[in-house]
Amino acid sequence: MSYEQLIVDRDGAVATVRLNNAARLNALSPTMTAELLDALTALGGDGEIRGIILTGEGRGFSAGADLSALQEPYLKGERPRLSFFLKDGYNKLIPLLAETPKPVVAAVNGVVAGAGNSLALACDFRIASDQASFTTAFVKIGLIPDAGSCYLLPRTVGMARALELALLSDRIDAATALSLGLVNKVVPADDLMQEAHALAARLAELPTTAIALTKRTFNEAARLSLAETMDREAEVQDEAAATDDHIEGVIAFLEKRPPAFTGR
Ligand code: T3D
Repeated sequence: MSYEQLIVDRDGAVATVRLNNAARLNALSPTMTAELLDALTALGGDGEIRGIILTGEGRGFSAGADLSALQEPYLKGERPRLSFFLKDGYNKLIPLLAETPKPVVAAVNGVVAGAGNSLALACDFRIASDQASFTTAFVKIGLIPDAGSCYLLPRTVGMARALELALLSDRIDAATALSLGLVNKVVPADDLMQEAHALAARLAELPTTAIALTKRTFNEAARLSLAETMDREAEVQDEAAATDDHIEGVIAFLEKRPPAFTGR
């Protein structure tokens, strides 16, 4: 996989996707968004890959939408229809990331702003460098949170904190993000990629289909009642029980040995 604004590396069952426009703190250009769509679609369907890391080059994770292309039209007095851009870009990317059938670890290496938060929040785990910082940023340019932030942020930190982060847009450090539940863990910057890789490798050794089905059912449950969710659990459990990994897990337990899951 060769891209202009992404670097994709593979190490065994773990793929690392790096946003690669460090000079702009990995702001999300249309090119980067399209390349992420392509890479995540390919990795999601790649039977060899069982864990994904998303991170950024340089001192930024992602500064959100790349605003640089807006200067010229805005100075000319043009008024944009951002919905076209959103529907064609983030509205495809963020659900794809959140629903990808592989576990995804965000290794938050630095600055996060705007839609960069949505990218991190759509991942299954967030490990932050102690150098990371977070700002919602949208209100500072007169916009509402988009790229799924209106959905993901309140679900992650609760409504009161989400409103505080969205409306005041203070820049918070990694320790504060941890205390709010915005990230799972904070580690020294030098240890970030090692920690993220260890977690992704651990996830890659687990039953991949059960992980995919768990993610899918959690997402579905957000729209269902308790009784409906339990019906879905029963149906989806048939899919999980049909995997080799289910049989291996039960037999390994009964034989008192560690399981050897294959992802099938
Ligand atoms: O508008 C639409 O297209 C709709 C979609 C909206 C979704 C969104 O994400 S809206 C929010 C967009 N993001 C922002 O508003 C954040 C803008 N950036 C910042 O506020 C600050 O850069 C940060 C707080 C993120 C980091 O500050 P700092 O002091 O650490 O770095 P810096 O010096 O401001 O930035 C470094 C460089 O990155 C700088 O370029 P330069 O001067 O060295 O040539 C800066 O212009 C560039 N940069 C940072 N963010 C963006 C960016 N370039 C383009 N787009 C950016 N979002």
